[in-house]
Amino acid sequence: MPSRILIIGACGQIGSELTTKLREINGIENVIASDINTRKLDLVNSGPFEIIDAKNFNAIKDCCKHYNIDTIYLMAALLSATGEKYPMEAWDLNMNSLFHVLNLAKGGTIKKVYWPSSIAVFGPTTPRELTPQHTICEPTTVYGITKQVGERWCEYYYKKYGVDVRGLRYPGIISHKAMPGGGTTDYAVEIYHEAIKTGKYECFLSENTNLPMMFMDDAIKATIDLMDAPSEDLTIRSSYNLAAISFTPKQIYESIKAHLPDFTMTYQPDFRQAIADSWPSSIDDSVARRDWNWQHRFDLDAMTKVMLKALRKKYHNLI
Ligand code: AKB
Repeated sequence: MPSRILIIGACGQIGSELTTKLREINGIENVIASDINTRKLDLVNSGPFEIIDAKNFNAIKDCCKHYNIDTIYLMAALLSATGEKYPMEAWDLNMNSLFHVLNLAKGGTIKKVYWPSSIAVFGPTTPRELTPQHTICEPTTVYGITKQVGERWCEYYYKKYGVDVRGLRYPGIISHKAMPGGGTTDYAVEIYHEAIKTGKYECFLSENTNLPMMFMDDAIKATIDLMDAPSEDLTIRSSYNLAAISFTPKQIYESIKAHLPDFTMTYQPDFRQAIADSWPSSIDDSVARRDWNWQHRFDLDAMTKVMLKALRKKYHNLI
């Protein structure tokens, strides 16, 4: 029997591509997409879809019962920049949605849970270069606090109740299908869109801010590889460090400029600079590579080629 999967927050940047991939693998009818609204109509119309507020326990529970769900991917969250504007909302959504899913899974019918963490669990006291799996985590953003606390609860539910919960500390994710919303790493997506649309971009981070990043295809592959890994191989139940590439705004600008020589970039750092400065510049993900054979495929230039090609088609209908 294939898994019956519920994706909560399926219309977001990662949720929407994860839904498409999981439907390819498991069959459309076995992957139920849900979100608080129907903002991505292609997704709503391409398979089973339910409107679910991730803060509503009964809505999640009823949906799981109705569709015989055995696996949940909880992708709904307020990210770092939005979280600083709405701290209590970020705490409410990020924590309560996790409790709802963990408590449902504790009941026994949900066999596996995926919950994304982030490099935001780290803070200014964390070693910045090749940040290890086990290290100081003193986040200074509300988002980072919710992810750090969430990691502790995931491990607690695994140890205390045997909930098979798995997670990844995502770096900034770059993609061309759905826009990210409210993150500090969003500049690395916006820059490609603006390069194609207007030929110029004003960056909200300074030119030498080095952050861990990853192309969406690698992030989806990591998520699915982790969920497919045999339970007994996993040594981390809080969340695995995950890495692919690190680059600065200047380096991504140069990678784009190699294809678009007239592209220009200016810098106007805002409140997100302080968030970026509190995060690592590179991540040691050797535990993920050892436990479930994680390997990334895309470097900066390979990603730039795919991004520019896809966005040329999207905005100018050019192949
Ligand atoms: C953000 O910038 O808030 C997110 C993240 C790194 O988790 N993209």
